[in-house]
Amino acid sequence: MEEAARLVGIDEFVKGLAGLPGIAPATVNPYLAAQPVRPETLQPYTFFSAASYTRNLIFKNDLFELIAICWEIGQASRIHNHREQQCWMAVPIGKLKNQNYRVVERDPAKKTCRLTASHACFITPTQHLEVDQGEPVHQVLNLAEWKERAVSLHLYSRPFSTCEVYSLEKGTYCDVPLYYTSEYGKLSAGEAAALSR
Ligand code: CSS
Ligand code: FE2
Repeated sequence: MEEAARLVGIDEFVKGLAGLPGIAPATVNPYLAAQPVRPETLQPYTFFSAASYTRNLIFKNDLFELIAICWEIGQASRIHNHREQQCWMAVPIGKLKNQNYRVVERDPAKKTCRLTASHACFITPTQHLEVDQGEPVHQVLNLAEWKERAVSLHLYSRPFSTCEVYSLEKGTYCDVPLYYTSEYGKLSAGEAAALSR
């Protein structure tokens, strides 16, 4: 019989993750399914910005990082990769659409590429997602038609601080740095105060 899911606070969730015997599909997928995070415990990591989704560091060690991403209504990521790192997403608040892309052509000399949309799915409070390592280029969207904010948890192993961003329109790709809006509940240096809870 499957174990019933039990809502846990974010601190207990992090402790449990850090105690897993490795960060791998066999350990992380059952853990995420069995322990959804209690939404209100994410409050210290919740900052919304009208300019873009925000990235809020909850925990980081050599093996993995856990961040909360806050999505205003209608916000979306660019199409990007994860530097060949493992990535899981859970969505304790709201829901998100995940759209995968297949990189059909890539020319590293010219930095050009051609992408086609492939599998899409939804991530909800009861359905987490392991990013497909075989097709790791994706876009994440909080669709405007849902009319609600979303807060997602992203587990990356190992941590990475840049990614590749792909433009469908231009047929090009480039490296972009990734920043934290807040770290351990405190706004990062240089973050404008134009953020809301
Ligand atoms: N990978 C993106 C979020 S969408 S999965 C990021 O870390 O900013
Ligand atoms: Fe991503």
